[in-house]
Amino acid sequence: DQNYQPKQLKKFNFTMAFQAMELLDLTLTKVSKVLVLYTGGTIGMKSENGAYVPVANYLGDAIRHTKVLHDNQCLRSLMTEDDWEIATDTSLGAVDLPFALPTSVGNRTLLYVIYEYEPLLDSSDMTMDDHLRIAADIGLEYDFFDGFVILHGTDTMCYTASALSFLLENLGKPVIVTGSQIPIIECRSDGRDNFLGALILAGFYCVPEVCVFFHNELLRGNRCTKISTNDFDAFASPNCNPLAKLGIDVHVYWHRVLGADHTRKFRVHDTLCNQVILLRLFPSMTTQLICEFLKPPIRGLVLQSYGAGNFPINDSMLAALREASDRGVLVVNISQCQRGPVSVIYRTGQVLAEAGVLSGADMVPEAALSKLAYVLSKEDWPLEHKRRKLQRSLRGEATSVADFSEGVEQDGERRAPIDQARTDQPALLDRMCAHLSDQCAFAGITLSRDYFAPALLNALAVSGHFDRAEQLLRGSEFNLATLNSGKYKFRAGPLHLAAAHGRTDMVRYLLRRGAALHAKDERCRTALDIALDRGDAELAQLLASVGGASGRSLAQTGSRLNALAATGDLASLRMHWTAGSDLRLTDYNRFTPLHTAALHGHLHVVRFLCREVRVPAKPLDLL
Ligand code: ASN
Repeated sequence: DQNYQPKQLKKFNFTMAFQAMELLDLTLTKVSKVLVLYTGGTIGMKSENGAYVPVANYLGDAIRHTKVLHDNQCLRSLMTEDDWEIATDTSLGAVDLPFALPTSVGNRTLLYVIYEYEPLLDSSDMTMDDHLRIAADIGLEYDFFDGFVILHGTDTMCYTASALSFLLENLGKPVIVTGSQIPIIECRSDGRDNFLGALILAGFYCVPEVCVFFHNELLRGNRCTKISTNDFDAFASPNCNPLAKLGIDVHVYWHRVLGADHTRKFRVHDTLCNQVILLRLFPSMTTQLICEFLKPPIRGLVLQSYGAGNFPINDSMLAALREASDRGVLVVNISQCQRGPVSVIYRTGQVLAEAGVLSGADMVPEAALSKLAYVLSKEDWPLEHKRRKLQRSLRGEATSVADFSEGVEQDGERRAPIDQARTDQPALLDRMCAHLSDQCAFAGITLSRDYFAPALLNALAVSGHFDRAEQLLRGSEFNLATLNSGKYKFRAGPLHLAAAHGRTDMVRYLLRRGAALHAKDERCRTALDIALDRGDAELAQLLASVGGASGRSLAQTGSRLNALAATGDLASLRMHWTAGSDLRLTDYNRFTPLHTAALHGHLHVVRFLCREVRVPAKPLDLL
C-alpha cells in the first residue's frame, strides 16, 4: 500500500535528565548509570475498549512508585538538601530526576534514566527505521552510560535485538532488550522482574553484547526467537545456551560471552537495506511464486528450507534461484527446524548450494533477515565480500567453528571467547601454576586453576609480558571473566594494572583480546582515567582513540581540570584535551578552568584555552 505511513519512533531530547544526574554527588559511591529507552510494548500498556494499547507518559510514574524499582531515599542521599529542594520544587518546573534501584550488594548504586519515545508502539508496528533510530540514540549517549536497557514489545523483540547486534559495531557495553507478557501495573506482571534483571545486568556486568533478558535468562539477542504467546518463558535460544541466569545468584556464563576487539572504536552503522524478504518453503510451492519473490527491487532472500536445509529437486525452481543469484540477489538458506544447522548431507541440500544459495548455518530467521539487511546496506563492500560476510559469524549469530578460530577480522566481528581448539599448552600453565603456588604456599592459600589464570594475568599485565599472557590465555579456560578479573564492575583488572604501570603494548594487546575498555576500578576509574592521572599522554591518546571515556562524573572531571588550571599545569591540560576531555567543565563552585587560570594569573593557560581550545570566556553565571 503506497499510502501506508508507518508510525515511527521520534528522537528524544536527552540532555535534561542527564543534567539532573550531574546534580548528584557521585564521588563517594560506586555508581553505574543505565539509559532506558522505552519504545512501547505490553510492559507499559493499558486496556482500552477491551484491547491493550501503549499509553504515553505513565510508565515512569508507575515505576517511581514501585519500591523494588526505585528508592527515593537512595537518590536523596546523593544530593545536598538545597539541590534536592530545587529539584523537587514543582513550582520551579519539574526536573526529571533519575531513578535509583534500592542499594544492594557491595554498596553499589544503580541510577537510571528513562526516555520514552513518541509515539509508543506495539512492536508489530516497528520497522527497520525504528531499529536505526534506537541504534543512533544509543550512539549519541554511548559515552555517558554504562549500559542500555530497551523496553520493547515481545512480538518483534528478536528482530530489533538482531538488527541492533549488527548495527552497533565493536560494542563494548551491554545493550539489553526486555519487555513483558503482562503490563507492569498489573498485579501478576512479569515486567517488574524482567526490567529489574535487565537493569542489574546492564549496570553491573560487562557483557558487551546485545541481549534479550526474559524470565530470568539472558539470551544473545540474535540467537533467540519468540516461542510462546502466553507463557512468561516466551523466548528460546535454540542453538546457543543462555549467557546468564538469575536465580539466588546472578550467574554469568562468561565462557559464552563474546569478546570485542576494543582496538576498534565503537560506531553505529546507520543504514539497513529493507529490500529483503523471508520465504518459508511449503509442499507445492510453484516456480512462479519464487520468481515473484525474487523480482527487483528485492536484493536479498532468506529461504527457510526443510530439515537439514533441503529443497525439492525441481529444475525450474532451482533455475529461478540460480538466475537471481547470478543477478546479484543474495539468497541465504536456513532451516524451518528450530534446532541445528543446514548442511549438504542430502542431494536435496546440495542442489541449493549448486544454485548459488548461501548457507545460513543455524541462524534463527530474525537474525538471518537482519544480517542480510545489514550486509546489503554496506554499499562499499563488493558482492563477493558480502557473500563471504554472510557465511561468517559476525556477532555470534551462527555457529561456525572455523570463523571463531580465525579470530577477529573487521567491522566489529566477534571472537568466541574460548579457544577450545587451542588448549594445547596445559603444560605451560601447569608450570606457571606450580611456580606461583610455591610462592604462595607460605600464605596458606589454596589456589585452583580457575583462580590462577586471572591472578597470573594480572601479574603479567604489571610486568608487560604480553607474549606470555597470550600463552596463558590460550592454555587456560580463557574467558572474559579472566580478562576482566572477575565478574563485577568496580574491580581493577589487568587493563587497569597495565595502564597503571605504563605498559602501552600490553594495553593494546588486552584490548585486542577483548578486555573491557569501559570497566571501572574501585574508584570508578577507567584505564583512561588512570593514564590521565599518571600523566601518560601516549597511553591516554591510545585509549581515547579507541573510544575510551572517563568513568568519573562531569563534576569530578571538572574539579580535576580546575585543579590543573590553578597550578598552571599546561602540559596536563593539553593531554586531557587531546584525550577528548571537555575543557569547559566546571568544578563544584561552577568555575571553569579558564576562570581558575585567570584567577591564579596563569597567562599561558588562559592563552591556550582561548586561542587553541577556543573556550568561550563566559561570565560565571551562577555566582
Ligand atoms: N503486542 C505486544 C508487543 O509486541 C506483545 C508484548 O509486548 N507482550 O508490543
